[in-house]
Amino acid sequence: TSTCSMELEKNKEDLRNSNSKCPSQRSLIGDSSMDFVHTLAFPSISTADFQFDLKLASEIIVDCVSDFLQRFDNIRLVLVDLSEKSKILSLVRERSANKHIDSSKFFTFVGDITQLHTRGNLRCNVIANAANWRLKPGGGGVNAAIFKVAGESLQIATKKCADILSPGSSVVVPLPSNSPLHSRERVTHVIHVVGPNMNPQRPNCLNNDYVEGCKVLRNAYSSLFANFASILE
Ligand code: AR6
Repeated sequence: TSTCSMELEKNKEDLRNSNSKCPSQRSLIGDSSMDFVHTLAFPSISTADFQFDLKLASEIIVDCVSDFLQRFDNIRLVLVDLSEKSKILSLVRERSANKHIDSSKFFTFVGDITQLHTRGNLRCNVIANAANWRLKPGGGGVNAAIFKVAGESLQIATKKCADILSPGSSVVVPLPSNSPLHSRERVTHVIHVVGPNMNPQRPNCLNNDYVEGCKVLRNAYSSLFANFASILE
């Protein structure tokens, strides 16, 4: 809707201003410099509650990241998961090293995606959410965590942008500045992504159809990264 795109423009303006304050300093790692590199933090879509195969998911993540990094400079992508023992993080690290992906532009990070700045000292201006098709809060996993920390303003802002989302697509939601996720963690946009579902207890289950599932997961990441790029334009 027009409200959504007006807010998107305002948040883009904020981003431009924050970047113009100190154009001579650019740091690729950490949060110590006054300037920063536009960074998207994202969880591994579909691999927990939606039960997608981890090995296949890791291949798709690294392929999509690699494609994206060839087309854009001055950005970072960070795959986040909660535990040191995360299987998906280690599979992705291994494949990413094999493909010689620049580790300053893409790396994995252990932490809570809702506390990257305050707890992890990692500044990410955009975060992705592994959402459900109704774009509703709750339901566990990263979706519940993001909606909880972001507060009601994320629900309201989300409703202005979309009612539902089909698997393999994503939507950018500019985060109002009164959201704690914005004021505390300095996240300016949340991108909701719906991945393929392999869990028979959830809607739109693909019944182990990995031909379709892989296609949908690729579309989900392509849409996520394209939307991240659109924020920075
Ligand atoms: N910070 C970082 N990563 C997290 C966090 C967090 N706070 N919480 C979970 N993860 P999932 P899905 C990781 O299940 O498989 C929801 O109910 C987690 O370890 O959140 O796409 C929605 O409403 C895993 O690596 O998403 C949907 O209905 C990744 O995030 C459904 O689940 C994704 O796990 C979506 O299922």
